[in-house]
Amino acid sequence: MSTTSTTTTPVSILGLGLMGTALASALIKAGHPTTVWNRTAAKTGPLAALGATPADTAGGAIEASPLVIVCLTTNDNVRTLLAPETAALAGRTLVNLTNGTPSQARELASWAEAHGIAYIDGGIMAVPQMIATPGAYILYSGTDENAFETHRPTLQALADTKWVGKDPGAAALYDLSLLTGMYGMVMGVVQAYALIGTGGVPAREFAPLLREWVNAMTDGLVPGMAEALDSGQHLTDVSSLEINQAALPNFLAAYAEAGVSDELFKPLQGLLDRSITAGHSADGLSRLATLLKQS
Ligand code: FVH
Repeated sequence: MSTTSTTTTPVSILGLGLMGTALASALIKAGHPTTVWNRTAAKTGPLAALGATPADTAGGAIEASPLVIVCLTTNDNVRTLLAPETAALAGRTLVNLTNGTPSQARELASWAEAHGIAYIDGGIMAVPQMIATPGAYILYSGTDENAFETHRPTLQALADTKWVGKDPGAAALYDLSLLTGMYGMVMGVVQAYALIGTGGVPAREFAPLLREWVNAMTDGLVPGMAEALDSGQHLTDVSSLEINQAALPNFLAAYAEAGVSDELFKPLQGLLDRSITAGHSADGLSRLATLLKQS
């Protein structure tokens, strides 16, 4: 199938949840002939009003465009949906923006290759409201870099594009690692609001302090920890594991006194204890990343 790199490449979107709808809207606004399909057909209505062409079947949507984007809840859903559509997909480029693991992405890539489908896996670093706005980006990887380059101008309409390599699992690995950082931070913020709330402090009043503190900490910590990990120099003059191990019981005791669950933070105790037992008391928190690796 011939493809074009003009800015009006036809695109089909399978899956019109919150994210799929945002992706389709961005493509329509960028002038791409956009075909849409969703299991629950009613979700095509608002996009049809914007100019999209609804398809009755997933196969019909696939046949409408050289570039097919799928964004469903899980990769199990993707496999089930696309297994009967290999003939329609052959010769086209399939971009899978469904959240999943590196091994799921590699497995889908092998399946696609066996059927003559150019497969690109992607990880969306944005919420739906951020699509097609500055700051949003999507990670991509796959064995067929040419297919990605062919469609890069079109994909750029969704968000900035970041190619992370020919291993189909790379985009998922970057995606899950970045989301891990986010969830860790979010859980810290959740615990902080739960604790301060027990003192009758309104969350709105506390928010500016928390924001400033978290920003200041991550600004220095993220590059500083990278330096320590890549150099193997974990000794610190910032905050030792010994002092963190000594302080953690105060946090856990304060949660108990305030009637706040310690389920998010309790697991830190075991990890800090292990770091001291292993002789790393003078090291910084970067050492913990090495202790988390199990192979
Ligand atoms: N929303 C977000 O902030 C995040 C941002 C980062 C990327 N994620 C991932 O994007 C995938 C889709 O997420 P979503 O927010 O669009 O999710 P929903 O609004 O719940 O829509 C789910 C769509 O999947 C369709 N679907 C589910 N199961 C099946 C199936 N067995 N066969 C066909 N389609 C299926 C569902 O269809 P329907 O329920 O409307 O009929 C929706 O179109 C996801 O991987 C996030 O992790 C979003």
